Amino acid sequence: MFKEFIEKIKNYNRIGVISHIRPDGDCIGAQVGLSLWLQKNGFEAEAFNDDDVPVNLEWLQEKFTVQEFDIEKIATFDLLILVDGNALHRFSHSDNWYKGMDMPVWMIDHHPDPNDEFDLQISVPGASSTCELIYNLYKEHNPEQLDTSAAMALYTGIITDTGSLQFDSVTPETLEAVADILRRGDFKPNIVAEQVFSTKTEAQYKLLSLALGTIKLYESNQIAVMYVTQEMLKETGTTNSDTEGFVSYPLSIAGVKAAILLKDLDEEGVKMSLRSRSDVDVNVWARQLDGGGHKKAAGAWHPGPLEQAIDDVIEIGKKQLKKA
Ligand SMILES: [Mn+2]
Repeated sequence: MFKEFIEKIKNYNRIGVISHIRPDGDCIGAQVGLSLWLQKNGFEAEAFNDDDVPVNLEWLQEKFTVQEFDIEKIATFDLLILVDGNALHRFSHSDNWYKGMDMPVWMIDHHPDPNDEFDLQISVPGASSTCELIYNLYKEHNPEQLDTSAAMALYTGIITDTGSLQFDSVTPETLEAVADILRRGDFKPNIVAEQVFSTKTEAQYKLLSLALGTIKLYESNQIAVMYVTQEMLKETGTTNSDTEGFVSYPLSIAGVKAAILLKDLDEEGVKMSLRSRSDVDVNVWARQLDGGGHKKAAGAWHPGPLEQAIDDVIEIGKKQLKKA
């Protein structure tokens, strides 16, 4: 998988590693894991993200610092490696951030349908996570280099991108990777799980209770919809990022094939998280609403208002149900 990568990377020295906007456990874990690999192998590596690292992942910053996205600084690297996204625009809020960058840009990712805009790509759409791919880099090159810091970073990404190893993207290879990561990293998995998952606040639960009250089922209970409004955020003193993981509640209702969480952001329109636990392809669904992602998890956007967004998302969902 990484033969060409390992061979060609020797031509570079200063390498910038970038993870996608609105970062999650997999992109930060992969970024930290890859940056540590580069450092161990004599490269000068620096890591960037155009958003703040989420609070539950801040501890990963102690292993390798993820800096603020600085276009002028990024332009000085010999090579850029983008992790956990397959289109350049996923990596900054500023449009065309890559214009004027004359170094090669590589990517390592597991999302379907990669854009053809990279000088080298490790694209494995079937993989559980980008962190599983970075694990393969260590394995193919020199497994001895997988120390505790790198192992904890990669473990974080694998468990966050697979719903704690519950999704159908989990393969025997994933579990073998996890076993090797735990053995070599010599850490207790609950230490990572507690830092990543047990960081909820009371305000978040107040918001969750309001959101749960909005759950509605459509199409003979096959589609579940839940939403969060600006008023609900105000009432509970929470922000958008506090809705992380909410969509798993409507998705776990018996008989539900797909669930959508809508976030009414006022002037910015309505953001949607779509999840499937069936043959319903929410990537195709989301692509009709200015978004995309994976078959089982995707994001989309609607100009609003909220009621219209719900109507439209259900309308498209009906057709998706028929195809599945
Ligand atoms: Mn991922």
